[in-house]
Amino acid sequence: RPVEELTIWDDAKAMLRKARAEGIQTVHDRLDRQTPHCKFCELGTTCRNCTMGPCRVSEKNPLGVCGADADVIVARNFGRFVTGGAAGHSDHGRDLIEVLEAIVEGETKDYRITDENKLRAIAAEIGIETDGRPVMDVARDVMECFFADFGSRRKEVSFLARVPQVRKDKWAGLKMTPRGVDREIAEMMHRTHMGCDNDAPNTLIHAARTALADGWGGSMIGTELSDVIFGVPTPKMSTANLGVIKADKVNLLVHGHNPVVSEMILAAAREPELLARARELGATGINVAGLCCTGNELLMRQGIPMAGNHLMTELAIITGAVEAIVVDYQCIMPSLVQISGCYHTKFIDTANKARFTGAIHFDFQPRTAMKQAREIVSIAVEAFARRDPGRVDIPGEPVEIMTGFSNEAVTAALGGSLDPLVQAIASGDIRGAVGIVGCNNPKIKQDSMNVKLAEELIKKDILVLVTGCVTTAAGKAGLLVPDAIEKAGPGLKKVCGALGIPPVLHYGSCVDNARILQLCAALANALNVDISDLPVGASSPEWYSEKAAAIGLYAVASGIYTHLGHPPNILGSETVTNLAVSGLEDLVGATFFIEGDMVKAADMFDERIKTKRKALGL
Ligand code: BF8
Ligand code: SF4
Repeated sequence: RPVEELTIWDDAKAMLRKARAEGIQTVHDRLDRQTPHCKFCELGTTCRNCTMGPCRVSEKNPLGVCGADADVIVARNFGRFVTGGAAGHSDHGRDLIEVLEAIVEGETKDYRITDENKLRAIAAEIGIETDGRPVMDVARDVMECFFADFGSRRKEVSFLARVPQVRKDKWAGLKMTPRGVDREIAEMMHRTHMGCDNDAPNTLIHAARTALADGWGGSMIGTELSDVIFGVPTPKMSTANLGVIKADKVNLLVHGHNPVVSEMILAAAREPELLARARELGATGINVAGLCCTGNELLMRQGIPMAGNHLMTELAIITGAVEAIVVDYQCIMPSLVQISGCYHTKFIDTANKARFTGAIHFDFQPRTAMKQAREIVSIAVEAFARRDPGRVDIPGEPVEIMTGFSNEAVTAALGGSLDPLVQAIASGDIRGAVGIVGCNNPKIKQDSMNVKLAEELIKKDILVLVTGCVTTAAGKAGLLVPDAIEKAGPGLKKVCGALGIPPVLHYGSCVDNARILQLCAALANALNVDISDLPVGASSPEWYSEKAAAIGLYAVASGIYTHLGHPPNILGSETVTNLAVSGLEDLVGATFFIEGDMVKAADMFDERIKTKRKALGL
């Protein structure tokens, strides 16, 4: 396919052309070679859960060897798919608890409790005594409580304290209350073993419970403890696109998800000895830039520049100016190792649970974090000497973006409470809000849908919150700066203009979708209604990952109407598909809707918001 069809961005097109000229294969080339995909797999009607199979079911052959039909097989596959995503987010969350443990036990001085107020606020919310107690005692109890949230002894995960009671009652009635993160994940693996849960709707209810354990459990713990350890994000300016890579500097890209590694890398990159060495080798400094979600984490808290989102990760290396790419886990294409090998770029992995053959490996630990980070940065600095200037081509000028919108920051900007936001929604200046989240997918022209949907919504006075890979998309499109109010409807323009904020707010990484959940719950509580009564929605136009499916499902199960740009692999079962796009409405007060046309999708949100506003008497 011509590069014009692959992406809307000039920086990407330039690097795709360079890749072709240099004979480097990218994700797009590999997709072409994999197309057409297996129809059974696309429909979700294949099963590999035992060795009586694998089985493929169809009209001609409707049952697997064990007798499972398309409904059962599709539900099981989707259940496991969502569970993969919930496991990813939640295991990330657990890593933060382990860092908190290392702090509490005095095993590390490299990490510390940066925001004691937030720690105490969280502790109070989850029922831990805070008055007059030393911070480390409170921290220890919070740590124990969150570890227990992963286990089997709880009736519900702690952060359900934030959920409106009506919603919790709904979950209880459906047996959808998330009890323990690991428990729901393990139970899904159990249910989908041959001969267990052979009732598709029942399997899907548990899929929703597992997703809720992610959103209100693993992810929320991840976000909240990241704030405690690294600080609550506050509004700040930064820049985005491949132009943030600097020809005269040592460029070190952080990629993956967890700030535990990338925060230390950034700190080490600011140390005078390493800077001095970089200068000795002819560089003017060390430039740490972000990719994907760990980039989002550092962008939110430290304002580092963003080199790109998912489909920019290969292309960033192709600039020829990247000394090292340091990864932790999730969404890291293994092809990055090969592409790094085409240049002087060092590919460094840092997690024992996410190793890449051919990478330089560090088993990154809280105890030794700073020492290891220094070694990693030093590898990047030394690689500068081996850069081939003849192969360097950095396209484009960086675009300005505003970031750092945590709920705390938004509340502070509103003068200390959410009341002004509630009033703006009541008056109709802000008609509603939609979170646009998730990924790129090489099957979709990169960021075409992410950007278009955001533009269409703000025109309709619908506030947009972005996380994950939609962040860089919105940023590159000029939507993350206060001036973007010129593209918004009159009401949104008035409110955002008065506050000096963009009509599209960057709310963090994918794990930080927990911030959006928390905001919805707070708004519902303020109005004394259920989350499903709010004029809000969620969307993942270009999603690809198991994690995005988990996010979508916890949004729907929390009562948020959720758009997907393309369907998951469930269309082989009418029962499962109907449940997803209509049946869930009766159960949880929200459904998915699938729409590939962003003008139509924005209209669907508009209709939904109208209905919800009317029901609220607005
Ligand atoms: O967790 S948006 S491509 S990087 S899955 Fe991955 Fe999707 Fe990006 Fe972050 Ni989220
Ligand atoms: Fe086939 Fe049933 Fe085994 Fe799946 S569990 S592979 S449908 S026999």
